[in-house]
Amino acid sequence: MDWKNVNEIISASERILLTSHENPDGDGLGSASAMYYHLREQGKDCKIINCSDFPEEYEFLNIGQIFELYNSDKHDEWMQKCDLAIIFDVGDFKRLRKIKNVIEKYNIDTMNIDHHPHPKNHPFTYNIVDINAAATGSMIFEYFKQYRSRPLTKIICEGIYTAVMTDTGSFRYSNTDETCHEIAIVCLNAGVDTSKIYQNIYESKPRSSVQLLARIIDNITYENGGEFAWFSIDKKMLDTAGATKADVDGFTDFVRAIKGVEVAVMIFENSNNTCRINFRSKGKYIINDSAKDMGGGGHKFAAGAVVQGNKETIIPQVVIAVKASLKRQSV
Ligand SMILES: [Mn+2]
Repeated sequence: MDWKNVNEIISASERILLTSHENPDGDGLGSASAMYYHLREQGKDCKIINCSDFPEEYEFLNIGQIFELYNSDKHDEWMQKCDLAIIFDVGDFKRLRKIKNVIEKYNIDTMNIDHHPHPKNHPFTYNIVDINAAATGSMIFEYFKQYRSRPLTKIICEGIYTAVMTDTGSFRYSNTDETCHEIAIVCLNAGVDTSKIYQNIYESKPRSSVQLLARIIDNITYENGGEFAWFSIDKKMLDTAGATKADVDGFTDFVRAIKGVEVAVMIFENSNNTCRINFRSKGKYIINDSAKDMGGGGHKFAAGAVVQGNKETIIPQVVIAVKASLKRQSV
């Protein structure tokens, strides 16, 4: 990774926007938070502005309300004079939604720091991608290791730890590498309360989420002798459980954890005649090719797509695509 070049670009910028994808996750939020505190120390004028609401379970990262929800009246004037937009964890520029439009309107240079696979002709000014990194947060750590003169502060470490913990399934998934554990050691030494972070994110599930999960468990379909399991969720199921979109986080991982299941897929019907599809694999099969078939993308073992259509039309397409892919890979 050319962190020297990254450092020169960041050093030459005065006003810097930090942002991540819609429905941001721990990796995007944690990376942005770590970079925010680092840049503020350097005296940079920076803000974190996202296109989606801030998820409640990450509130511990939002002390002092450093995360702002994009609002044109409030932010356009500030954004107009930005020298650089650093974008975290974004495989597809479109996933910045309204913020993408503002960046383009004011012609702001973009630096994407990410670990998703990217097509050759990407739209970013600088595309800093390491598909071998377990998390974008691991990349930020690497950058700090090389170009930050002072030790990492506790508050910077809280962001990095959150990023790495959430993208590795709490240091359990196959992407967990030495760097992840090195990061954990540095964070513990900096005084990060790691179990508190875990509790905030994973042990504060609303009852509505569990209600919804109960309905899903009863409706998992197993294919391919049990190696492929899928389930779907629609508005009616959400309403019956009193649940919201955010409550489905982690469901696909839950289904993947079933014995014999290698690939788990969720088809979530949005209200605007689109479906969000989540693909998860234990590691025997690559599933981002299926996600690509459906117009999405992602990592080898964790990917997603958003497609036009209701679940009745989308489910058969997804099932066919996944079964075909598993068959190709079984040869
Ligand atoms: Mn990530």
